[in-house]
Amino acid sequence: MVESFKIDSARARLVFDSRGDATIEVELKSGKTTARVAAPAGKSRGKREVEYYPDNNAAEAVSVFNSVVSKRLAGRDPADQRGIDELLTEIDGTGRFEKIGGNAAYATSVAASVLAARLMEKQPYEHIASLSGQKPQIPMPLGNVLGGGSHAGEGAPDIQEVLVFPAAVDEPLEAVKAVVAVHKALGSLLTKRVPGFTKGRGDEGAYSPNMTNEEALAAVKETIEHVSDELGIQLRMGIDMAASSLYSEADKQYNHKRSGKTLDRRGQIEYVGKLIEEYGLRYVEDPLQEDDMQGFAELRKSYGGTTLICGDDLLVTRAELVKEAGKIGAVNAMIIKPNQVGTLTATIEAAREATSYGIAKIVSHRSGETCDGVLAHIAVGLGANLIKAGIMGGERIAKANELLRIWESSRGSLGLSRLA
Ligand code: 2PG
Ligand code: MG
Repeated sequence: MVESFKIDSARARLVFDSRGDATIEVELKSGKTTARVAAPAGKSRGKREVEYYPDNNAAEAVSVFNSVVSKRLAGRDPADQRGIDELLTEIDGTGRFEKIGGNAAYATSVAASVLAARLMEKQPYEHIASLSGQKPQIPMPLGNVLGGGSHAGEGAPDIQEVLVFPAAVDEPLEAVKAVVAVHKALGSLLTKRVPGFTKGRGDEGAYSPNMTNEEALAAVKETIEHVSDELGIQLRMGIDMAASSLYSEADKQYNHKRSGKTLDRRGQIEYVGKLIEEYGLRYVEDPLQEDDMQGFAELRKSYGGTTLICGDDLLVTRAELVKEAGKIGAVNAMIIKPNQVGTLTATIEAAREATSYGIAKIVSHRSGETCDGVLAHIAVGLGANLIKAGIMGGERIAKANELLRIWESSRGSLGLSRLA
């Protein structure tokens, strides 16, 4: 007989994220076992994401949770993930978590999976893998080393993130060492190259120098060539253009503020295509604004090749959008951010859809993060190819460190993702 468990108590509290913004933390208890998860927050959000908080107010979500949601969770089985997530959706009743808050749903949903895992004496990733039906594996870290856009101040590049990842390694430790080495080496290079550089970093711990897109890409390219030679590991480079943040719906143009360029749709496709070719980009996230799925398909057809063309704001972790994109071949990679959609069940559905279309899965942090390492378990449990969790800063390295712990506990039984 399958043992059943029960949530004895549930409470929420207000805590703060890495940007100093208030966020919700949910704590579930069963007997002496506790699971606690705090929600992250994005700044470059997709418009189809769920609402984070009722009236944009984290404190209000905490109060709704403690007065309404908490008693409905008491007595429920945390291992019944679908049941918990349906209950959250039903209590909310808006379809977008406007009443209880998507971040409250996220924290509760993920905390339930962690509690269930602990009660079953499993690692969270093992439980998530059994829920998802995906083959668990260790993803390669995809780390942000230089950035601009809405994550940094005036003068930084228009590209939100310049990212690096190792193609293949024998052990996760080598992968983490490699991306950390790139971040450090880039700091030294920028210090020499950029007058007045103070080693300033943006929201995700990536350097935010006064540079154009092209100067930034050249600096990262030079750095990874040097580190690749030194460590004997193939490193790849990519970007998150976060193009919705550059786009103006009113005049249908992409405004690259730093470079003073204004591009129409075709111009943006050609510009990104040129960057792919000139800098050998192997990863391009959100090259176009979130309503232009067709544009993603056009870019992929003309310039895709071996490059991962990835949808973040475009897909917002929604299975139906992944399906739509899969059908027209708009992307060959997707960002998975559980708090874009609110529940682990919906996240799993999106991941499964991606797998069925051969779309690479990239589990991602948000620019406002907490020191929770649970994202690493979600990534391994969904069989992600990459984990995009930043590199430097306690809240970023927490995910890499958890990945190393997972690897150790699996005693080498987990496979490692390999990318071309
Ligand atoms: C992104 C993310 C994370 P935000 O655009 O991919 O890097 O940013 O959390 O601000 O949406
Ligand atoms: Mg993005």
